Amino acid sequence: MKVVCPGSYDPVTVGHIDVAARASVLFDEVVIAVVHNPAKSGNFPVAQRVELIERGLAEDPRSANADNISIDDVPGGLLVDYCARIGASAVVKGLRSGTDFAYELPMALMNRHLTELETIFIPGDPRYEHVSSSLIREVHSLGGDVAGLVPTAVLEAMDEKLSLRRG
Ligand code: COD
Repeated sequence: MKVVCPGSYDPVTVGHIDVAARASVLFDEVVIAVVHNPAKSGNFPVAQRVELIERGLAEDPRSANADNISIDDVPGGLLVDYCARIGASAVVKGLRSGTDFAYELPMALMNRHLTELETIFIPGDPRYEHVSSSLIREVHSLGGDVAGLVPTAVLEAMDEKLSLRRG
């Protein structure tokens, strides 16, 4: 069975990598889909987000040794249409908390309403329950230490971005 792990991945965190690595044990093919709006630039450009995911997967022995994980860039449109196009049977999402569930459930029901696409939830690792891309960006930009919560490749990219901004 082919599944899609969709997200913004701006940037990828160890929470995202954990969900993809665990999904790769359960399913035949896992596609990490970097969904983005071509009209908005986001924090990291999409090509860099894809590269950081690649490097992040290589840093975790579980995903580094999995040959069934791929990454794709999805410029807009409905997720259900993308899944139909690539022949994916379900979406896999990580759930950190009840708040995530409240946000994700309507999307899961809408996707099922649209094309009967199912969503499978994987409980997030409690060690990364507080980890989100937006919080990582905020804490890092204010000088906080986020080592261990993102792949080292992401930490390096964020450090570089910050030093360029500071001049
Ligand atoms: N532990 C476990 N899971 C985590 C963690 C963590 N620490 N951090 C994030 N996750 C999970 C999130 O719960 C989410 O499921 C996934 O990882 C991706 O997270 P983000 O933050 O990178 O991505 P989002 O939430 O911004 O992505 C939203 C989508 C792009 C998936 C969504 O907007 C979408 O499907 N858009 C396509 C357009 C569409 O079809 N819209 C209609 C939807 S019904």
